[in-house]
Amino acid sequence: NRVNIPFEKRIELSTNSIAKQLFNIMATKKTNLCLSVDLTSSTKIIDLLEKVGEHICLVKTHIDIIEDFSDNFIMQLKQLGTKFNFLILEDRKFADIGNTVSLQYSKGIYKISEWADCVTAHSLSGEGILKALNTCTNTGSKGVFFLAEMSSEGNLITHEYTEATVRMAAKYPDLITGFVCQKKETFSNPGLIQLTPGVQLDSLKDDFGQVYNTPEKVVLENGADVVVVGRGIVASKNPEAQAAIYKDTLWKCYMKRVSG
Ligand code: 5FU
Repeated sequence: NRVNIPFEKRIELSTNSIAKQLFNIMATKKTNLCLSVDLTSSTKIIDLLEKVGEHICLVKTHIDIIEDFSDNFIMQLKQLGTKFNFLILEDRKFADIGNTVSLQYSKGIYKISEWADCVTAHSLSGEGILKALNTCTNTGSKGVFFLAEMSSEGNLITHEYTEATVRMAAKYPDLITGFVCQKKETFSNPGLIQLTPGVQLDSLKDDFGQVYNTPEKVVLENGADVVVVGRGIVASKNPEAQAAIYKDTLWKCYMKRVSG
């Protein structure tokens, strides 16, 4: 069962270079925490990452919410990634036809393909989306977290949709880093990474349908490898202390999972 195999053993089972890097970072830094930096100021993001960079394996951005975006911000972000050894996931949730996605991925103001180690994409529009992301050339190593399930209540993803998404991903072993999903049964390939959002220690939900689970539930019961925490850290009074708490709690759960 993939959830009982330690990250360092899963490195060699991966066929995507970003998945290999991420497993490696998690094993060396002993953290499976992904911070979702959902802030609209680039200086606030950089300040926050200076404080919490040591605790995270991955930073997840929504680049289109930043009000003072600049190429300099990307440079600083990449520098912090190198300094603290974390990767960057742009949570763009591409969902259009392949041709449009390839433009959204590589062009415009953000030129996501030039700096994001990996991106998220929906399977809704069909395989062309993966073909397009795979073909795009102005990038080094890259990866895709494919959306197989969502955390929000009332989302329209069915069991059949999830299964078809996993089957679609299997055709692109070089490209797929893993799945954004909620359950361990969703996929079995130990070379792929389960990225699970919807975790907070002090809250059960927000006002717009987000549903939160505990670290124990998502890691031990539901099979999360990398856990996304946003407001639980970002909106707290002391993000640095909170990041350390989430990191320790999540890592303990992971250790318990692979040892038991
Ligand atoms: F695919 C998904 C999903 O199913 N649920 C999510 O919450 C993505 N997310 C993202 O994770 C969402 O866009 C936020 O950026 C983040 C969760 O933030 P929170 O503050 O921890 O709720």
